[in-house]
Amino acid sequence: MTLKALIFDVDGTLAETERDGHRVAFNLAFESSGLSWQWDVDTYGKLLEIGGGKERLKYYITYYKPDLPQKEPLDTFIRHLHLEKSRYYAKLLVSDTIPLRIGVKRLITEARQKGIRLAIASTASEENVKALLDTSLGKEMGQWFEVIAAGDMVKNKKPAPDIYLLALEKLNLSADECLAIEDTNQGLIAACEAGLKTVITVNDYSKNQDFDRAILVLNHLGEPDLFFEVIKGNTHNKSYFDIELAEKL
Ligand code: XBP
Repeated sequence: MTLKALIFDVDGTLAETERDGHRVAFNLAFESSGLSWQWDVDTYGKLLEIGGGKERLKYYITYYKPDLPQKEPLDTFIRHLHLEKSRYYAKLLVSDTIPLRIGVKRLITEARQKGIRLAIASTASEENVKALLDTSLGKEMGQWFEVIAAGDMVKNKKPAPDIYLLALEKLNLSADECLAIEDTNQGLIAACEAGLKTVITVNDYSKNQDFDRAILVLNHLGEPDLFFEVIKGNTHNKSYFDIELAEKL
């Protein structure tokens, strides 16, 4: 089957947004809300097992702060706190743009030139995904992603396949016409369960996870002058990830 679309995860795959973006924004929101909570890099790594900012907050309060005084229903409190966090995240992206990971811009540009369609499948909220696309890629390139499947558009977040199934539905393509690009085991499970072949580019948070089901595992997508390291899979004599390699997978 011919490759027709690439479906990208966002956080950790397009850019290293988790440690330096979302985590920092959560901490700023805690501070401005009068909460003395601080998510350090290691704690945040553990909390990343819970996908979705609102879900992560709920898990943290339930298991780490069960005695938090409740002035309003927990879900309302979380919604407000998450809104505050999203405001900080958007501000942070503008003031201190988080760069795209190695090879991302090149691959997106090549896909666009060759008529390979582009889509997003992310657990993060739609507004936070768009904020990153606008600031890291710019408004024009951000529009190249014709499908954005994100956040609360589905009931069950990754590792459930729902967000990938939604992206496929919006693209009107079958799984064997697309390739997913992810950075975590949860994302890999979600994509595989939706029937997609998946390439992983690991990062510091995910590098020790189980990527058995991935077709290819790399340290990053690479560039013509900065080759990737292969952790698992057949790169067909390529030293950076391009559309030719994507088509061979
Ligand atoms: C992303 C997430 C999100 C972000 C926070 O996962 O888990 O929760 O950390 O974003 P993935 P929001 O990259 O696997 O899709 O606060 O917008 O939810």
